[in-house]
Amino acid sequence: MNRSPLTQRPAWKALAMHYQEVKNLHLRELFAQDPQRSARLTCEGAGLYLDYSKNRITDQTLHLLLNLANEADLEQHIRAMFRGDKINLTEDRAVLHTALRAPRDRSIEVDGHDVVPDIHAVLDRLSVFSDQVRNGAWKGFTGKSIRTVVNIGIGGSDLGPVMAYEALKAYATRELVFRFVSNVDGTDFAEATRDLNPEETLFIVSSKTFTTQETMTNAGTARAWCLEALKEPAAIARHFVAVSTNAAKVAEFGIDTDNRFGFWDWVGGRYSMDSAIGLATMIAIGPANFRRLLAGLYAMDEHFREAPLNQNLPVLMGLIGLWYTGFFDAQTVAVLPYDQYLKRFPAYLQQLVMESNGKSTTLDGAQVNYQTSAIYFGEPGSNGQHSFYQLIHQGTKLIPCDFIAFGKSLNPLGHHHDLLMSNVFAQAEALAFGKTAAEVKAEGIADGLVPHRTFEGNRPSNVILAEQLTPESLGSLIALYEHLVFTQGAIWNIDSFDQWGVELGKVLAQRILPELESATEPELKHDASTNALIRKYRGWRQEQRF
Ligand code: G6Q
Repeated sequence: MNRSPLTQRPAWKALAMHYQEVKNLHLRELFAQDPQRSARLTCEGAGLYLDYSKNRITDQTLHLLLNLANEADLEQHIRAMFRGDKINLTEDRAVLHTALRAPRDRSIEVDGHDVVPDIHAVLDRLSVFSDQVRNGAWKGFTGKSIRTVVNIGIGGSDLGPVMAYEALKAYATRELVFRFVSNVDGTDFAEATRDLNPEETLFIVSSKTFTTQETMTNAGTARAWCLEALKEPAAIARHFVAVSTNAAKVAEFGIDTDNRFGFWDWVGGRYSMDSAIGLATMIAIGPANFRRLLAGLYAMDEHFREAPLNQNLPVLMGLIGLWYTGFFDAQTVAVLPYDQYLKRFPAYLQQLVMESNGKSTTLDGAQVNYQTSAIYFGEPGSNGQHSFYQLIHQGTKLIPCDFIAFGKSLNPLGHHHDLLMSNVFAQAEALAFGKTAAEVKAEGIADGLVPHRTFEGNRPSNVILAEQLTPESLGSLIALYEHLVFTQGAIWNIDSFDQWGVELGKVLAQRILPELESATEPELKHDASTNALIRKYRGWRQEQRF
């Protein structure tokens, strides 16, 4: 694989020169000069339609970006991931979330072992269990059926399940209530359970490692909450199941190992929503719909693997994103789903993208001398329009946007959907083409207000459309971003699959906890600020009397 430093490669240097030539080109000119632009700069795959014509790119930009991908041996990287090579170098692991959605007749080997039958065996067990909970056959300790499912997990063991549950609510049973507890703040557990009946509640403890502080604390609190009502330790087996790779820790916690659903170390937390970590999703939408979700993910996997790079959605979006980060110094990307069901999608992407590519060390251990991951943020449209869009339209920063919308509403009410879609198209149009001072003046606006009412435009966006929000289209959308992240990580030459940056804070918290809780005044050896904060808290803690 190409290991010469990224910024010294011919395509990077050519892009740097090209940037100087095109940086002032306006989308107004690009569209005016080329009537075919919109038809040419669109792409379809796995049920998604991408219009990327409103980006600050020319055919030459695309050509050079594709050269950059080739110089980084992107196709070879893609093959290595799908093959199960240990591409997560710092953890010496394969990266095989794509195997989770491979059909039964596929064969994918990790260390000489075909993992596809294992994956389908777990899926089959999950399906049986989900059906039992859904149809009331799974009884709580006192013989009542389950009415509420509470997923306890954090990070990758929470954000995926909660996003998918919200996204696919239209497909979910309304007979069951779903709650998600993640934060170690006791408020999260207290509020999620305050109106629940322990006899009718099922906890899913979702933790790959089964050692995560927040999850184990919440799981312990849940066990105590359950036992306080049901008294008998035997009740735990009817009210707790675990999703984990760590069978020993699950048994130690007291969960019947028959009620453990496993997965594998080659599934990263933030890539695990379609593994057993998706149990809450499967109970909500049912096994058949869960398989439709897997089919959507698989369709995008196949597209990513097979489509030529210049017609490959994740590759195109990844390269265009890299163009803004690397050359326009854009710091962020706004993800703007025009669908209320996708309200947690930006939060999900925040982890997927930033935990994966928020790195500054290359795979060779060198410091990067270029920007890596953009900051992802967003809110569903049209809400965001009444909040932060002002800055995107008229602020001093360049914020590339991803608009996501669906042709057919799941809740067709009057002309709501036409209104929604008119807004998404209008926003992308306004950002790209703006409104000149001359246009503002022509409307008779007072001279003093003209600068305030002018829109510079030239603000780039992608528009991603699908016919309807379905399990399949959600799956395609998720895999689109997974592979966009992969594309960028491969070119930036970083490990997109580790997350060492979360470790230091965890270790320091472990040191601080006994200092907060000690009965005698501890000898504090932190910096002066941390020492003072600890003393301040200890003062309040003594007053509160636990
Ligand atoms: C994701 C991260 C992280 C992880 C959580 C929960 O890629 O690894 O967000 O998912 O820390 O970990 P457990 O599932 O082990 O509790």
